[in-house]
Amino acid sequence: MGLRVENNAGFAADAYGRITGEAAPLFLSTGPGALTSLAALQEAAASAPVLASVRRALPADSPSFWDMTILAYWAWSAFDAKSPNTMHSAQGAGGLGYGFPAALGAAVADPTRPVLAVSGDGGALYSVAVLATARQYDLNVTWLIVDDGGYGILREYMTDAFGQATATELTRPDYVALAESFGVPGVRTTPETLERDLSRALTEPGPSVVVLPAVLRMFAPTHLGDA
Ligand SMILES: Cc1ncc(C[n+]2csc(CCOP(=O)(O)OP(=O)(O)O)c2C)c(N)n1
Ligand SMILES: [Mg+2]
Repeated sequence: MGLRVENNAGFAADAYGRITGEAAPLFLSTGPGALTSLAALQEAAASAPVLASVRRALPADSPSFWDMTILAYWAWSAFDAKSPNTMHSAQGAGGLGYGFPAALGAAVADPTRPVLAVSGDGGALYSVAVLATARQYDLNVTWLIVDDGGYGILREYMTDAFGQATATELTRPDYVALAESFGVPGVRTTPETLERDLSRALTEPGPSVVVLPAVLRMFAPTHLGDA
């Protein structure tokens, strides 16, 4: 297959468009270091429908806060923010645990719109205590946790580079049960039911947690230069 996709953000945007049939805000560009396998494209692109479900579930004027997790890396390249100043992430400093507390701040600042935070299972452990704050002040914030069993991005990069990963698998709580222990409703979802469950959680007033057990894949890195 003579497909040629550059190893950069255009790849994510193109994959998103191919899988979802919806235009992503970035478009395919050609260049060196291209990914030439359609199979590789399709495998990585399995993350695109998940991102599309999040977009459809989130009202266009609602703020979203993205922690350091694979779905967020897709979002950086392919999420249509729709309204100015609604998409926030830890890109740059890259501190794990930023997403959920930051979303609480937005929910305090403007209680009229539901707020979304997106974390991985690893990053979620950095800010679980804030569930108490969300409950205590009845904040209108929904926390989507993508649970892939550990530090997924590190697992993927190590496996790609060395053929195996080390210290990436995590002992972690049942995040639905954890949320409920704080009095925050929690639901376990699937890629197929994500849009419905997330939409419901965002519509219900007060805090909620949606847990998506899924192993998402990263698209190729952008910063390594030509091979
Ligand atoms: C405070 C802090 N500690 C460590 C890191 C390094 N780090 C970046 S991403 C990552 C893995 C995060 O795992 P998870 O939240 O489960 O997301 P996933 O990669 O599995 O999607 C780690 C440990 C960091 N960015 N910030
Ligand atoms: Mg993870």
